[in-house]
Amino acid sequence: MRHYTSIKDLGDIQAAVKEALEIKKNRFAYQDLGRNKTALLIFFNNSLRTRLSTQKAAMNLGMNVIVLDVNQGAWKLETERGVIMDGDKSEHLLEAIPVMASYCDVIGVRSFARFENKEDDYNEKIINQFIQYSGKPVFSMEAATGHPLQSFADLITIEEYKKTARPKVVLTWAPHPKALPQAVPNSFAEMVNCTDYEFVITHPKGYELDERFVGNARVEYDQKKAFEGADFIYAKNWSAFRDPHYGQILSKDPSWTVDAEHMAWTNNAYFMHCLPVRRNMIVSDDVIESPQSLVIPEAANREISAQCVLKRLLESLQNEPARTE
Ligand code: AN0
Ligand code: CP
Repeated sequence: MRHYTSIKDLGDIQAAVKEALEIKKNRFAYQDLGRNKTALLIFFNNSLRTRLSTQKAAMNLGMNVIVLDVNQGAWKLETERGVIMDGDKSEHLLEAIPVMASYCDVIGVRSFARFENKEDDYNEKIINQFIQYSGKPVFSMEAATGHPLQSFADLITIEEYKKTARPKVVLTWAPHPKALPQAVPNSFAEMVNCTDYEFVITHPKGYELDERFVGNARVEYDQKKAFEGADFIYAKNWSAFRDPHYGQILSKDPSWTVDAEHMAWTNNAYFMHCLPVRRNMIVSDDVIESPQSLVIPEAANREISAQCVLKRLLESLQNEPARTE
């Protein structure tokens, strides 16, 4: 695997889950694989879990890690070509990428949707420039349209907790005060579409996701109907995808907040969320604190998904001719 920008890059996902669960049993088994290799983690946006779990995963593999918060201490980066750079941006991404790449062996990038131009976001303009100009394996730590390290961790978690071979999994929209990207629900849907789980997506009208990610899911606008018989509830807010409302908030309807009454509609479902979560907007205190809440083991599995991805990227480097310089 040369790059990781979608769960599909893993190929056979059941094999990937098996590999991840082996790693979880003995996370220090591949310490030699990363020796004298450096991971550079570049953040254009905030992070708690991705930052820590990916560093830990790299360290488990014996790697060195450099973390750069672009907006704290680095030069402000221009990302558009052809711009006369007479504003507040001191450096262009087209120089910064090869420079950063010269100090490392693999590159992780977090760069959220900017909501300035839907085409740029959905063409993954930023992370694709890293792929094009770095010459190094690149992995997404949440890009504009996807968060595949999260969805891989979500898959591992569902596989660990499911009680039936084909659980009913429900992705539900929930209210939030700020406009958030569609990356997490897109990747979650893409992942579930690679399984044979029963899959329902529920949201208010106007919040339809890109059909390429919705795939074979059943879209149900009645949240109660969607929740009936569910084994897993995956809550997330996202902003509108469809034109002319791309990136906008269309509803803050509190009746969509997942509380105990909502969970009572389900088959004693587990509750999942990628975190960070706003309590009593997305989910009530009692639901997130209940024994059915998987948010902490789900976050812990981010170390495992990141380690499995880094392991595969390092293995792809081993197959390359040795560098002589
Ligand atoms: C981000 C999002 O919704 O994409 C990151 C989630 C992992 N969340 C926020 O910005 C609150
Ligand atoms: N779930 C997740 O990616 O969290 P962070 O934004 O804290 O990294």
